[in-house]
Amino acid sequence: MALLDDLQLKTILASAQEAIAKANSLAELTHCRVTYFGKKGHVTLLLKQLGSLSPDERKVAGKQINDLKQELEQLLEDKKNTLEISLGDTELKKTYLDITLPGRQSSVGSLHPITHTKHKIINIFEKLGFVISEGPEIENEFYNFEALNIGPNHPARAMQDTFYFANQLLLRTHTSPVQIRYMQENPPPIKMLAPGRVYRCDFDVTHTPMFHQVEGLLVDKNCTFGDLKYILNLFLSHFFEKDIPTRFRASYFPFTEPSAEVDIQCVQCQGAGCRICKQTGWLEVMGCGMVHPKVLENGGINPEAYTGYAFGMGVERFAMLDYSVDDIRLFYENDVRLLKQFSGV
Ligand code: 2NM
Repeated sequence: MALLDDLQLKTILASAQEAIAKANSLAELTHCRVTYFGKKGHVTLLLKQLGSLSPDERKVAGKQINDLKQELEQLLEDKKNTLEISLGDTELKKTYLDITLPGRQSSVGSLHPITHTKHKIINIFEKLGFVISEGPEIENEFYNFEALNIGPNHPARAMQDTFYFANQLLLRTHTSPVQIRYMQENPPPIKMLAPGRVYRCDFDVTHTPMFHQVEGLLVDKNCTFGDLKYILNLFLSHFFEKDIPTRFRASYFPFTEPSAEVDIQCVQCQGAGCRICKQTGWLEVMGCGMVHPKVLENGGINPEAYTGYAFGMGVERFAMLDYSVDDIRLFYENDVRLLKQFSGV
């Protein structure tokens, strides 16, 4: 075999440079290495041919092949380093965590203003020793009307007020049925509170078909209207967080005798007269009275031995006054802006 010609070496070098430059992964680079240094690689084959040369020729050709070999090794090594660095970069980018980024804001829920107001009312009466009792929202005519001395022809029974089901059942129009059930199950003395949802067919600025009531009942020996006035004055001054003037106006309820409606001095104008109190200086906030003897009897209590007082209030009314909201429907639109506005209270 003749001496290696320059052209052959240059061709191998050029094609190797191109292939190594093009290699885009470590696998492709390994493929290049095999092409030149593998068993049948171009450089390997050249080395094999050395044996057939004369000692002088071998000396020259050997140096040329060795130079080529070193140059290719260097190219492969450099490319390997470049590929490894960029691979490391992509791996790093995948798992990189920027601990200086601000955390994701998580929003926390809050109590609905009506729930909050209901809790505020309940808390005051619980401190005064009243026990909470709840009952069904679907009632029958006996518990919702008859037991409460509301006769068959009483206007409160009219279809436009009460939601009736087909089978003598109805949605309770007040929480008083809970008091009847409680009297039937618990002997006096009784000191209880019935909070809950009630339903009436009514819908405008101050009425929603579902609203919340809190009613109280106390039954004991020698219980008087004076005791009733005392406890309600105490409650109202605690709820509005000041000594609030009140007045008890004679009224009528079928289930109490005597009956009264309770007014507080207007919380908006302190009695001067404004839009909220319709220039009267007073706001009606509750109803109350001495439990009618027939109602005690229906609860299984002897009216000769015991007397009782009862009272009732609408939670929405108290919430409207407490938060200065003038349209009850705002509480039931589920507008997050309103809920957020009262989330801190
Ligand atoms: C009111 C006003 C007056 C009341 C009466 C009773 C019961 F069942 F014990 F007789 N519960 N609630 C009552 C009395 C409710 O709400 C305006």
